Amino acid sequence: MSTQPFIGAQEYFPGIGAIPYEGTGSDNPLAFKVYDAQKRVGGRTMREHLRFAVCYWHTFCNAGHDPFGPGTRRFPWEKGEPMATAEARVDAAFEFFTKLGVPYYCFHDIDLAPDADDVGQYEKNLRHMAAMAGERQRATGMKLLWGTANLFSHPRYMNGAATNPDFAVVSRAAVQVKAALEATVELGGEHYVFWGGREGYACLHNTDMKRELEHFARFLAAARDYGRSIGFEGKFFIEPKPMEPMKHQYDFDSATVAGFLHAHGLQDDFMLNIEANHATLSGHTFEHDLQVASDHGLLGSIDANRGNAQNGWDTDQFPTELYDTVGAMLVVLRQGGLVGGLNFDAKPRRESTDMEDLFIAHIGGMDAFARGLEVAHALLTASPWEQWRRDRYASFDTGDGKAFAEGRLGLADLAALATKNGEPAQASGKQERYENLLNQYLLR
Ligand code: XLS
Ligand code: CA
Ligand code: CA
Repeated sequence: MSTQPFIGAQEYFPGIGAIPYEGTGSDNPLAFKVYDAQKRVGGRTMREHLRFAVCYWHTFCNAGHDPFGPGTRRFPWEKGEPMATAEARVDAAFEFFTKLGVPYYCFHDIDLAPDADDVGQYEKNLRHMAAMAGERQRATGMKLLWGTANLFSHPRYMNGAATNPDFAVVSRAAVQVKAALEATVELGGEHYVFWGGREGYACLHNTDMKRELEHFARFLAAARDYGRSIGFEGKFFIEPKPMEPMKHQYDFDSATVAGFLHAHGLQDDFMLNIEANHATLSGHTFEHDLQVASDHGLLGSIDANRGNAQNGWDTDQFPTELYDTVGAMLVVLRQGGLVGGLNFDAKPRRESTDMEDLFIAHIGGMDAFARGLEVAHALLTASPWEQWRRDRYASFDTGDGKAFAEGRLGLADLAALATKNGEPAQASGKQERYENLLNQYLLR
């Protein structure tokens, strides 16, 4: 691995070196307070548990535009011409990854390379930029967590991509998925994501939902088959989101996607990538959607961000809420880790315009998850938390309760037992006891 502080001809983040771990006593905004890559928690290092990834789209392409105004951040890699910008951006990105000290990154086809309506030009652009990214991966040791195709920005996808009512658009979407899969394989990408941004509807009057969902499953199966044929061995992840940009999106939440995957026989190749802010948009907590995915054996990866408690939209803020990160890591640790990782699908606020804010935002997210990891690990291994949960269900461990759980008692048997046993004794749920225990460990 190179020791040079930057990759190309220019340093894009001058004055910022490798981000050190300095501990909670440090006031240095450009240092980790909790995330200490080599620190062991249980049997693994923090780096191995958390498998952090930086996303290409928000961090290097999103200058902070919103529906009311353009971007505010002046990226020094903007060269005024799309390919020159893409080439400068890849150097800036790898400089950023290296200085931050994350193992992974993620991209969409058209954040890495300029888009083009002409299929040949689009493919040429992506191949060129994937080759550049590959060189920089080899120079730095960085790895690709997942690749994906943007099937939602171009106007041709206004009525959906794989679920578009027009077959011409469905087949055009295949151009991008095929090329993005090829780029992912070329770059050794561990997984591949489908976020169905416009796979849904704006109006049910004009929509044959059943037909669209059948097409969606056909398209995903075709992508899987193509991926396997070119040597892709990772998981395909579906990323649920209930709405925005569409009124209704088919990958609504974990439960919906789990049902869809099973209904179409896709559950062996596909898992879920759960984004915190998407879970909250669907009316759940982040932890809820993680737990549902995990209970189905489908929790593969996480898009680490947070929403805003007062706003009902997808604000994609950096994760700093410790209750959220503890809750997430409880689910992750209980299932033995992630085949994917924690990708920061998050953007600094529009008002955060200094280049160092990109680092500060990621440092905060990494520290919040590192603390979540430590607290969740302690709760699971050194506190009575798991025993309390087990004790709550102890009546199913022996005797008649066990016979019921194993399917050996019918409804009449159950009713006869209740008649014999009389009114059940009251059993407190003890919610506050768990909440207090969590706080006690957070404060340690
Ligand atoms: C948008 C999604 C998107 C996916 C990848 O809301 O989060 O960024 O993660 O297409
Ligand atoms: Ca996401
Ligand atoms: Ca989001």
